[in-house]
Formats: sequence, structure tokens, C-alpha cells
Amino acid sequence: MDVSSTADAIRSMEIRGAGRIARAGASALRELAMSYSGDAEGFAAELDAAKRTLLDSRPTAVSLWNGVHAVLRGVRGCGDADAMRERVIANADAFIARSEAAVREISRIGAKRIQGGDVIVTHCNSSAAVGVLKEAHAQGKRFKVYATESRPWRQGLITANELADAGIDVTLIIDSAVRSVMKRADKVFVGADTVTSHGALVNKVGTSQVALAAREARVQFYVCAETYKFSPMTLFGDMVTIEERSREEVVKDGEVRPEVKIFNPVFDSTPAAYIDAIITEAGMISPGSVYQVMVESLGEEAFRVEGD
Ligand code: RI2
Repeated sequence: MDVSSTADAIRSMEIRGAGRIARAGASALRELAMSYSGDAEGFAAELDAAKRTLLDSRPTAVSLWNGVHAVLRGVRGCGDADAMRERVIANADAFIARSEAAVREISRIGAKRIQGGDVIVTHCNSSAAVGVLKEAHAQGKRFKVYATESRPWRQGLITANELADAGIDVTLIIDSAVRSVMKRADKVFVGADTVTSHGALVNKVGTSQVALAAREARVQFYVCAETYKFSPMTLFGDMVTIEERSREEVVKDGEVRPEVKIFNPVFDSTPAAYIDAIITEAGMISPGSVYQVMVESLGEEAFRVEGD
């Protein structure tokens, strides 16, 4: 898929999930490199425009930003167009492989936190969190999962189907039932769109309510996040932009009077204090260790990008 169709598919959520959009961005840049036949200067300009198009598609998940910058790293210093092309392709392949390997490693590490008989809550649809649950089940552990519906896109149905396909005992609940089931829960596993340098989690709207209910019920709250979901920009005080989407996603035409305003934020922020641990491919870390792990795994170059 080329850059503009990839950006369209990300914007319309045909391609969704923080990890998936990052890999899709990387492979669109790879495709651009494969098909480009002009000189180095023209290539640099095209890559720059492609970067903007991809980053403008959805604003919140830093995975896309980190993925795009990982692919473009070092390309400008390559000299001619052929060397630049090779660099983009090698970077894209490395990023995609690293991203897929990270989900497998998170699944392996996270599965150790699950015990037979556990009652687990998850929110929305995270491939990292689902990976943990599927791995624990594959290891023979038997547990129950409550999956929230996750209005308005209802990604919870994807989660419920994925878990049911794997043979896991799963119950779908509406979002507002989360506090009712939390009383019988042992653990929460959710994914991440962005983790800030001070350990706060930006994830699907409603995650902070799940965390609040978990804290009240003294239920452990785990975040499953590849380290490329850690945001270097937050270290310099940048705020994470919370995407807002259209009213049509919440109500159909004619369902409410036109003067009724609709607020449809896609993500929310859960403070570090509500998080027991973040399960990454580099290990299970406390929210307070995000900065150190971020520097080690993203590399210092990730902090030196200008103009974004
Ligand atoms: P993985 C999703 O966002 C959800 O918020 C989910 O928790 C997060 O991405 C991470 O997903 P959306 O694209 O990368 O559905 O773990 O808005 O798959």
C-alpha cells in the first residue's frame, strides 16, 4: 500500500491499533523507497512529504511517530539515492521485525503474571494484551476474561472473538459495567498508544476509569507496551494530543437534536500512580523507569529529531 492510501486507511481506522499503524507506516515508506527512481534531493523531499502525510493521519499514538522516524534515521547522510533507498528498506524491515518480536516477548513475560483461576479485565483491543492472554492460555493456564465493549468503535468485540477463538473463557461487558465486574477481578491487562516519560499511560478512552475501578478494588493494573510506544517528546514537556473524532461515530443522523453537542475523545490519560507495572519487551518495569528504558531502547537519536 502506498503512503497516501496507508494514511487514509489509518485515518479511517481500517488499519488500527498502535502497533499496527506503526508497522503500516514503516511499510508504506519502504514501498515508496522501492518505487522511487529520481535523484537524492527529490527522494529526500518525497520522504519528508510522506513523513508529514503519515504523521498527520492520527495524532495520539507515538508508535507511528517512532516507527516513521526509525525508518528515516540516517537516510539523509547516505549520499546517493540508491544508498538512501537501501537504508530506508533496511530500517523498515528492522523496525517491523522488532515490533513483531516485541509483541511475542511481551506475551512471554506477561503470561508469567497470570495464574490459573485468575479473573482478568481488558479494555478495547490491544494485540500486546491479547498476546499475553493467549500465551498464558497456551501454557495451560485457565482463567476468565471480561472484555469491555469499548464504544463507539466496539473494538472489544474483536478482543472477545480473538480470545474465544483461542479457547479462552471470555465475557463481553458494556463499558459502564466495568466497576461491577472489578469486584471479582484479580488483574487488568491493557495496551498502550503512548507512555509518557513520567510513566503515564495514554490509551483508549475509558482506560483511566478502568484503572480507577481497579485501584478502588485493589486489583493489579498492568500495561502491555512495546518500548516504541514510549514518547521522547514528553521528556521536553510536550503534551500528548488526544484525538477527537466525529459526532457520527457516536450518534446516527436524527438520533439527537442537531443542537446537542457531541464530545468524542478517543483516548485518555491514566496517571503513573494507578499502574502497577509496564510489561515491555525489555522486561517488566515500573512507571518510574520509563525514562531510563526509553533512552536505552529508542537510542539517543530518537531525542534529537527536530521540527516535529
Ligand atoms: P496494540 C488501540 O487504539 C487501543 O487503544 C489499544 O489499546 C492500543 O491501540 C494498542 O494496541 P485504536 O487504534 O498496539 O483502536 O497493543 O484507536 O495492538
